[in-house]
Amino acid sequence: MPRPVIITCAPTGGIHTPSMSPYLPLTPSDIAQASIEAAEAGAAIIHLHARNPETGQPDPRPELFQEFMPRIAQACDAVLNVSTGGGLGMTREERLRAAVATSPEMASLNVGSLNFGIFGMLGRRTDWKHEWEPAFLEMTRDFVFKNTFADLEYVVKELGHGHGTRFEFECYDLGHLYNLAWLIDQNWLQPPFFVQLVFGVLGGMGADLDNLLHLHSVAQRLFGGSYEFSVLAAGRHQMNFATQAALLGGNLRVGLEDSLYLGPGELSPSNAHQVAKIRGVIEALGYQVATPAQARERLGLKG
Ligand code: KMH
Ligand code: ZN
Repeated sequence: MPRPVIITCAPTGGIHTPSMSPYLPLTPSDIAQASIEAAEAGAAIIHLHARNPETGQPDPRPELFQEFMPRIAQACDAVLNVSTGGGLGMTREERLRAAVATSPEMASLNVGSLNFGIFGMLGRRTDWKHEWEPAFLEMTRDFVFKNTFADLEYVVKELGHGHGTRFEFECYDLGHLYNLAWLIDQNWLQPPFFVQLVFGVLGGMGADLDNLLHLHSVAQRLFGGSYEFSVLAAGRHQMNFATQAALLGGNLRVGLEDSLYLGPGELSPSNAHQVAKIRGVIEALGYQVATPAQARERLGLKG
């Protein structure tokens, strides 16, 4: 019997801009509402960023997280996962501020550096075309998403050791799995490890099925029975890669952080629409969706 599928929803992120979709949650109130609806639709984990309520820009201020996190926690029991990826150009300290202030059960940890270009959405298909802001395109042309070994150690020690927070290890490339194995070899991390395989970000792995199959087998070799994997694919690859993850016995992530769309040419009216869609696919395939309690137990969260 396959394990129930853990759905993570990432409601807003720090990459898409308000000009790209009217449905992107921006204010603490929007983010709380979107998260609660996503949890009601079946998401067990909510991956959180904050935005400046006036401008919609990614914003590291802990007080914004402290506004929406208690509201979500009061309305549902989803696991709250605070991003340490932040937004383009934030310092290491800024990226950690919210997680240090809120001491969450889970936080993201990006396990290596990469060029972080526009998402895979600007691929060859025109029916999924995105209107990226020229200033953003220009900025990403010369941007490195920096996650050095010193950065990784800093996050693991501050949050993992300091707060008992466990991680969504975001891996954008094959080498990032080996970086995670290195962190484990330092005795800085305890199992189980929640490995989020990220596809379709320009600068990282393309969303091709053979990449997923290879990473899956490498992760199996490196982490054996001590890990669970999840898959997110940016843009138009989101739903098909999420489905592939479930077919391989893994977990998945959806949400407007990763794709603004529900289907070709159709903006998703909410995060919950994406969760409901993938939940329908999973259940049609005969799988079950994990509850937050099941996710907590399987991922060894502090609760
Ligand atoms: N936007 C995702 C591709 C983070 O928040 O730590 C990567 C992400 C990074 O989720
Ligand atoms: Zn994120």
